Amino acid sequence: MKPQLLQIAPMMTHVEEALENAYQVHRLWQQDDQAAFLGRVGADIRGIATSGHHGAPADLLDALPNVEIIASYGVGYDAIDTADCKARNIRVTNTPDVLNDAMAELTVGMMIGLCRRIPQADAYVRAGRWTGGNFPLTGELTGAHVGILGLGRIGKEIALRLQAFRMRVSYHGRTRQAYQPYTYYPDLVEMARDVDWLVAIAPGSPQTNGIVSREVMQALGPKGSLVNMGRGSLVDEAALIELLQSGELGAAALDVFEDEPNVPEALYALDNVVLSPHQGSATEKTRTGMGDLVIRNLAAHFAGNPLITPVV
Ligand code: A2R
Repeated sequence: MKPQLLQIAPMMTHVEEALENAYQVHRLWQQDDQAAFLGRVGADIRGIATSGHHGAPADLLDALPNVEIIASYGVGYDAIDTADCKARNIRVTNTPDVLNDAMAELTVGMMIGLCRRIPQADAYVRAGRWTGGNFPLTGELTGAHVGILGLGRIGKEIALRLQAFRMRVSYHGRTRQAYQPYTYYPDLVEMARDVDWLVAIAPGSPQTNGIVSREVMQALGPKGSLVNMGRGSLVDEAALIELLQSGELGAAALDVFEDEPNVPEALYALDNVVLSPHQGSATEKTRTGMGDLVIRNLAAHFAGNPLITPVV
């Protein structure tokens, strides 16, 4: 008999097909009465396939007493209480590394888009305004100083690409990393004061909640730009909007938000922001690689083999 698997939200077709082949799949989002459904099949479920966004809330796990593994599609697992999973003897996997290139690529794209004003320039041409005069001059990345909050797997790929733009790279994290050619700042406010760009690519966690505080953004200042590619929870969003409106913070490029997919409308009105709907890893190639990792982690678990990318 195939193990029974609970799928929390839709996934790419190739992932759903592979899951269908290997498991008896129950699709939670398709159930009209989820509580009644979980009451019926909850005790039979041995695995969960979820996303970094949906996670696996404690009340769901309460209804699945025999679940053994949660395979999450995404590198960030802040929507899963890993300590609770450990206590319940549930393994957790994520999809690291396969998305580093796509994440770094969009980060650089957002930075260029923001400082060269690509969205505004595009709108300028489409509106037929070029014949009336040239588009205003813009800023430039080359030679500027960037501070990376979270020099991890993705942060290092971002740093490499920004070096190709001859940018000076610094970083902040809890610890100085040996053998990195970048300047380490133990204090985030100090780094924000010194840099032109602050790129946030740390995980969401109770410790990083609001780490890009009003004070950090004020230190970044009227000429500084914030780029958030990690999690909306990293940034004090209300303060961000106020500071962008008042000009105390220069500009922002945002791929992630506090309450996705709801974006504060105040941001729509601002000319000094570039917005993206959480697209960091959203390429065919990368999402395929992430889906493969979900499939392979589940397969390894049910075959009794070591997990490919375990979190706990
Ligand atoms: O603090 P360190 O030295 O362990 O550096 C990690 C940093 N980090 C933090 N920095 C400051 N304060 C904290 N409380 C804190 N916690 C973690 O974030 C490390 O350099 C970086 C995370 O790197 P990785 O674990 O390799 O994650 P990866 O694959 O780069 O992804 C980062 C995040 C995901 O969690 C998603 O939220 C997003 O990017 O897609």
